[in-house]
Amino acid sequence: MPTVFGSDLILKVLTRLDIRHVALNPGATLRGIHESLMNGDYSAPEPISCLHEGVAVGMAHGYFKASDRLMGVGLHDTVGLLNASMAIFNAWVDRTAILMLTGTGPLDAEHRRPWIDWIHTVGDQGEIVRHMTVWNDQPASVDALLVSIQRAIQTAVGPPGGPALVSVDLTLQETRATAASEMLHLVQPPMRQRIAPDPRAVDAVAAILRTSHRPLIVTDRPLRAEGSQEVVRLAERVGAGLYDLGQGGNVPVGHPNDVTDAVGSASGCDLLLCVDTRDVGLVLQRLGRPAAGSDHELTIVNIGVGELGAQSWLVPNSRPPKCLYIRADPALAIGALTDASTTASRRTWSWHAARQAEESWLANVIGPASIAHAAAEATAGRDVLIAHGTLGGWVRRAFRLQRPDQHIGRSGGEGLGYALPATLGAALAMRGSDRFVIGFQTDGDLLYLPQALWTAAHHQLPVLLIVENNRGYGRDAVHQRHAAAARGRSEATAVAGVRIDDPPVGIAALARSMGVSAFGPISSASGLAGTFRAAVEIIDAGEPALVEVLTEPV
Ligand SMILES: Cc1ncc(C[n+]2csc(CCOP(=O)(O)OP(=O)(O)O)c2C)c(N)n1
Repeated sequence: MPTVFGSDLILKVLTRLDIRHVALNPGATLRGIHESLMNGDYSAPEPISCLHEGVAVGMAHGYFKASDRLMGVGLHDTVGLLNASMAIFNAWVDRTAILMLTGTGPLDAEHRRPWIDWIHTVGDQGEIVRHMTVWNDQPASVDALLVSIQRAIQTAVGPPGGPALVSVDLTLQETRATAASEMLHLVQPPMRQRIAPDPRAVDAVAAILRTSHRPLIVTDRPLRAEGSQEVVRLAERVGAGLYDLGQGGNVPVGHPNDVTDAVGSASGCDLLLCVDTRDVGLVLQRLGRPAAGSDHELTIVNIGVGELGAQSWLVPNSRPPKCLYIRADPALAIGALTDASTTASRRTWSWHAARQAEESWLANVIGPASIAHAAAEATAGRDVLIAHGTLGGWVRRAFRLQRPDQHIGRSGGEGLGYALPATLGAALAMRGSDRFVIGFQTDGDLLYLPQALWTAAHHQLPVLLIVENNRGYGRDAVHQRHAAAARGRSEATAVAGVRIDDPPVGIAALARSMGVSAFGPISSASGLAGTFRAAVEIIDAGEPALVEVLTEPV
């Protein structure tokens, strides 16, 4: 019988839990797990090499949202975990399940190397990210470790769900562990459970719905297929409008009740059903309704489990307006509301009539509209998965998104450095399937963790990366202009501080240097579709490809 070590058992547990990939950046405190990954048996998860811990966590973030499957992440202690912390924050706000194993120790001081093991051995490793993890444990034996991993995964999938961390003492990784194998039989994949709505809350909202003259259903974060179908069923039954704040695939583009692109879609609306929206205040702001509390004509219902995540040091929503809550799984809640509602005979008002002309995009101007349409044209007939980017709504319209699994949404925590790793995570999850993964990137965001491109090339991730390079931090240019104008000072000088143009960064050249086939920079709209088609050929051969597009400079 070959000798089994603690880290071998960890990987056996991961295999039983159907974890197929572990992304990691190496370190001494992770060496046992890393060695097991490299020398383990064929069924062990595939190691994914990352050049920064933020890439590893960001990939796991996109991977879960694309596939509903958990990915493992290995992190070196203290410094590795600190590097990963912003990506963990993003996943936590986004309620995304990730299993993170961070090395620590040796906790027994007798086994520590001088200095380096002392500065990196934190008594309570998980403290660094405790407020942004849903499970946080540092077990003291191999048996306890295996059980902790099982519990971590069960908690990670929620509800509400989020990243889970288990600190693994280096000594436990390297200990001979035959006796502990009995624990393996206890391990089983987690059962995803959902919270059903309280029938009284459903009845109360159904009663309001019956008297509403113009209800509007607002979606935002990507729903699962059932949630999207239930939302559409309710809209059809009661004659409600559908508005997708997240500009993803929650609401089928072209559905008669879809008012996402309508002018003044919220005008006259007397009931707002917010379905798993980030923040009701944000919904009101986008719809141009009066600030919270001052709109007496409007009843707001907040549906979802997002509120459950508020038990931390961060309050994710702005001050709530007067709101009714249904704290439940969106699909179950909306399904129950539909069942409690009768067909609306009074609401003959056509939502469709107000729709904006879709042909208003400017095909010849390089920018969001032409990029989105050229990308849609070059990938026509494929089952696309947009891993990042909305291009101000043009992606949704150009690709005519129909299902929520066609767009996996935003970063959650709005920490930059998410888009590229998350897109690669989605590509990894979809590798070998018939899904075609596209990530729309911006230069500023990409330059936080550009080394993720090496992982794309090294692991041959088939993905189309389209980079809008405006040579700067566009959103901050707005802030800088605002700040300077408010103080009566030079806007031009202020904006210079958020430009990335002296010297300019060649993103395509950067990608090539890391082994990714890259096109561009492209500066004319007419060249876009042909270039995207050439990139698609590379992706069809199983490789990543990047197209750099120069847009209006900030
Ligand atoms: C880690 C991190 N640092 C800083 C910010 C602040 N921030 C928000 S948007 C933005 C600019 C983004 O620029 P880019 O990705 O190029 O997109 P653009 O606005 O130009 O379209 C910055 C710096 C942030 N959100 N996250």
